[in-house]
Amino acid sequence: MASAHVAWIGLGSNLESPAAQLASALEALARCDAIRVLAASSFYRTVPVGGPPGQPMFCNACAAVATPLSARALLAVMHGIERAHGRIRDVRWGPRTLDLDLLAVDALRCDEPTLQLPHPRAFERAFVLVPLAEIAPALVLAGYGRVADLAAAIDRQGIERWDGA
Ligand code: PH2
Ligand code: MG
Ligand code: MG
Repeated sequence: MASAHVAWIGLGSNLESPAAQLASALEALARCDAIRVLAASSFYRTVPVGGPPGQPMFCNACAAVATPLSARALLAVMHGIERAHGRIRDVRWGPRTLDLDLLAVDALRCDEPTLQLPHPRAFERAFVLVPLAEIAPALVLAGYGRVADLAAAIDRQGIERWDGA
């Protein structure tokens, strides 16, 4: 497979065995002919940011993939995997079985309604930066800075290693 691009993906779940959802999503990505999973971070238990009060804790992780797909084509594959994991889009930032967010693709910058790169909230989210710093400390989120620096400056309260439950 010719791998023209490297993309970084944020994974999140807070319904129906969140860690199993993330593990299954990583397997689904790896099964795609056009995607090679280069790295995956540890899993983290994270306090929900935003959304309805009282929703369950999240499991979050990040992955790096190599792919010849365009950002839009990769996003379409990711949405298909979300749907296959029972994702229902209703409440914004509400509970979900699986959320796959495209965080960055190469050093691409894009600001369109259906595709924003780097992800416009990645730089301020500990549940993204902490796992991302594990696998891509030197990555520069174009316009925001180096992941290791952003992660070092962020408040880590509400983030801990997933303990296997
Ligand atoms: N995703 C959101 C909103 N809030 N909070 C945590 N802890 N983890 C997430 O993945 C998350 C969130 C929107 O996608
Ligand atoms: Mg998200
Ligand atoms: Mg999403």
